[in-house]
Order: sequence, then C-alpha cells, then structure tokens
Amino acid sequence: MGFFDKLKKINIFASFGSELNDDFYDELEESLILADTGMDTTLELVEELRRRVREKGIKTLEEARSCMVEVIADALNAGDGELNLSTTPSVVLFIGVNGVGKTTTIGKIGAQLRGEGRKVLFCAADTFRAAAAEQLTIWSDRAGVDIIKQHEGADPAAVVFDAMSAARARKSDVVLVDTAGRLHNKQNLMNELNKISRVIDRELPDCARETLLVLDATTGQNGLIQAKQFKEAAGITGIVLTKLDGTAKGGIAIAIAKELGVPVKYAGVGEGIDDLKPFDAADFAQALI
Ligand SMILES: Nc1nc2c(ncn2[C@@H]2O[C@H](COP(=O)(O)OP(=O)(O)OP(=O)(O)O)[C@@H](O)[C@H]2O)c(=O)[nH]1
Ligand SMILES: [Mg+2]
Repeated sequence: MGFFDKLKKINIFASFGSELNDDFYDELEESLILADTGMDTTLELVEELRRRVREKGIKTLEEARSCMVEVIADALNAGDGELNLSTTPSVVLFIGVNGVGKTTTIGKIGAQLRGEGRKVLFCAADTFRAAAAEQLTIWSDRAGVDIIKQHEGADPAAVVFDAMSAARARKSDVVLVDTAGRLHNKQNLMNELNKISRVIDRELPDCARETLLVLDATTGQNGLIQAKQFKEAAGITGIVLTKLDGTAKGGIAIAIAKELGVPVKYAGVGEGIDDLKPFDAADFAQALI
C-alpha cells in the first residue's frame, strides 16, 4: 500500500470516454473544484494541461493522466519541502487553529526524527489547558523523547525559555514546540508568537528555525483562508496537511502551494504514529489523479 492510498481519487480519467474534448476538460475542472483545488488554481492547472497536451501531441486519456500528474506535481513544488534542521539544536514551532492536529503531528514527527537517530525535545507551550501538556506527555512516552512542561496557565514563552535552556544543556538536536490552538484573527496570536520568537532569538541566536502551520485538509477552502491569515501574522515556513485520510478535498494542497507559495512539508493520513510522512509531491499527485 502506498502512503496516499487513503486519499480519495479524482476519478475522471477512469470514468470518461476516450476523447480529449471540451467535455473532458470541463469535467476535469469540475472534479478539481470539488476536490477543493479552488477556482483560480483549477483554471490554471487545466489551462496548463491543455497547453502540454497540444505541445506534446497527446491523444490518449492515459497519456493525459500522466501529463496531469506532472502538472500537479510541478504546482506542488513551492520551495524547499525539507525541514531545515541544520543547527544543533534546531527549533520547530507548530501553530494552527483548534483541533487541526498540532500535538499529534509533533508526536509523529518526534518519533520519526528519533528513529533517524536525532535527540529530540518536546516543549509543551500550550499551557491553555492542563490536558494539552498531558497529551504531549503521552506522545513523548510513545516516541521515546524528553519533554519540558510547566503548570496550566504558565506563560508559554517561559516554557519555551526552559526548553531552550534544556536543549542547550542536554545537547538536543531538535526542539518541537507545541502551541495552543487559536483563531487566526486574534491579535494576541501575533503578540504571543512574537514573544516566543524573541525568547528563541535571545536563547539560541543563529539556530535553524521553522514555523509550521498545521491545517486540517477536511476544512477545505476555509483552510486556505486560515493559511493566508497565519502567513501574514506569523511568517510560516511550511504547512503540515493533516486528515488527508478519507477526505475528498486533497486538492487543497495544490491551492495552498500555488496561492501561498508555501511548501507542504508533511502530510498526515491517520491518528497512528506512522500516519505521517514528509510530503512527496509526485506521490501525492499520482495518488490524487
Ligand atoms: N484521521 C486523522 N485524524 C487526525 C490526524 N491528525 C490528527 N488527528 C486527530 O485529530 C484530533 C485533534 O488532534 P490534536 O493533535 O489534539 O490537535 P491540536 O491541533 O493539537 O488541537 P488543540 O491543541 O486543541 O488546538 C485527534 O483526535 C487526532 O487523533 C490525521 O492525519 N488523520
Ligand atoms: Mg494540541
């Protein structure tokens, strides 16, 4: 089984007749829009397919399918898809609205990085609810990594401060910072993230840093709006797209990459520890179409 087998396919290439006519392109457009690719992105993709079909003299549906996979994979390549973990320690901040999968994603990535032989530290900077640190603690046990936490209601920046000190003292390779889920339209998001950011700058100047926005794929176009707002407020370096299992809205990945120019770096397809992988554009395009 491939990693993206749980993704719902856009079936037009299997169900359509044999001719590459206007009806075919119309139906393809419709399918892409239904998959939440978004109007603008869909029109661009289909236009690009028509152009390549003309240029290459493509006649069959099967060739057009391969061509469409390439068009989508190209659209998904929006910058470096790899995490920058070039310094010791490196810091990765996870942000996003409530319930998108931040804590779960940290657990999964922590397990993977540890599996690669890296020394990982979790930082429970979601102090909003006591249950948040507990949930991350369960994941730290599962992943076999250390965790820094404080009491409920503590200043998130203070937890980050502790984690930065611990990372230095323990010579951690990477610190994964969990933050409280919140709405993107709140000014205090920016304030809190700025504060966290200043602590990291002061404690670990010159460390490699990523800010990953976690997005629930099932929220479709609403996810795209969130991404735009978080990008403005927090300067994100990548996206983690979760809950791609079973959703028919996989096209959102293309819309994000194309409209925001921010790469999708990880994809989640379930709740288990292995249900997350670095995002592979070609694999994803192949699975979608
Ligand atoms: N099906 C599926 N469920 C997922 C995936 N990722 C996370 N979940 C589930 O989504 C729910 C919320 O996940 P959390 O990790 O708690 O989300 P969060 O963003 O940390 O939530 P808050 O801290 O409340 O903002 C949990 O039940 C997870 O198991 C995924 O890729 N697929
Ligand atoms: Mg959480």
